[in-house]
Formats: sequence, C-alpha cells, structure tokens
Amino acid sequence: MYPSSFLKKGFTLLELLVVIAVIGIFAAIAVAALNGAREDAHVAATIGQIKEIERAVFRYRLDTGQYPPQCDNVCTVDPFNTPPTGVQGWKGPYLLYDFIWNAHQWRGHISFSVQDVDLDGRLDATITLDEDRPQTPYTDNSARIPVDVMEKFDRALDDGDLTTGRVRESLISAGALLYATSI
Ligand SMILES: [Ca+2]
Ligand SMILES: [Ca+2]
Ligand SMILES: [Ca+2]
Repeated sequence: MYPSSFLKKGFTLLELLVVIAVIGIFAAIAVAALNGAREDAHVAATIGQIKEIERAVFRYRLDTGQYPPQCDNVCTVDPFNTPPTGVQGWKGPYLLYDFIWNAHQWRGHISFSVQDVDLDGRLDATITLDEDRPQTPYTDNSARIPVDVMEKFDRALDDGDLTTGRVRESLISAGALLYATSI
C-alpha cells in the first residue's frame, strides 16, 4: 500500500495534465474557429467592395454608354473619378475613394479591366483581386489569396469551381481572382 499522501499527489498531477491537455485542445479549436471567422469576415468585406465597384461600373456605363478605363495595380489615373476627355454624359465621381489605391483584405489591388473571364469568346467587364499591392511592380506577388479562400469567394458568388464560370483564378497570375460583372 502506498501512503495516501502519495496517491493524492500522483492523482493531482494526472488531473493537472488532463486539464492542461483539455485546455490545449479547446484553445486550438477556439483559435481555428477565430481564424475561420476572421477569414469569413474578410471574404464578406471584399465581396462588399466588389459589389460597390460593380454598381459604379453599371452607373458609369448607364451615363456614358462606355466602360470605365482599365486600371491595374500600376495605373496612375483613377478611372471612376477622373472626368474622361471626349466622353459625353459623365456624372462622376462614381466611387468615394481613390481607385488606384484600392486594396482588398489580403492587401492586393482591386483592378478593373475588360477581358474574357468565362472564356465564351466575348469580353467581360472584370474586377480583379490582384496578387500585387497597389502601385507596386507586377513582381510584387505578396498579396496572393490562398486557394481555399478563393474557393470561398467562388462558392459565394459563382459555381464553386475556380476553373469555370464568372469567378476564376487568373490563368496568368497565381493567387489573383477574376470576377466578371453581370453588366
Ligand atoms: Ca466572356
Ligand atoms: Ca504579380
Ligand atoms: Ca467559378
């Protein structure tokens, strides 16, 4: 027989280890949940940015009959707020911020272009979540969006497949997401 004080001490140590292990498991679950919630919030915020730009494109086109000029991460003229020369009907500004510094939640520029995103042979007004930060060289690449996050965007806005539909990963820039507006 062990003295009762030894048993008590041993049992307490075991209890302590169990408690530490349980706390560790709950902490890991909480951190994972927090990270997932933060990521979901960033996706939702960025979708809000996309929709706001989509509305601006729509109003610009309604007023002028044209798409805004293209603007990628190195463009120097705000396409939504600078009155274009020789274009009738412009009633801007169409956005309340400077588009050339516009960034998504992963710090890359949000660009506007006209390209055939869904590969159906017709050009689409396209909003791109760039992998380069605003006003940095194309070699920046520090703002790539992880594939699992891009899939969240695709599920929310399209068909859930990054190779089909109006939302796709760029074929020329890894970590850049293309969204063809419905205009
Ligand atoms: Ca197309
Ligand atoms: Ca790049
Ligand atoms: Ca898709």
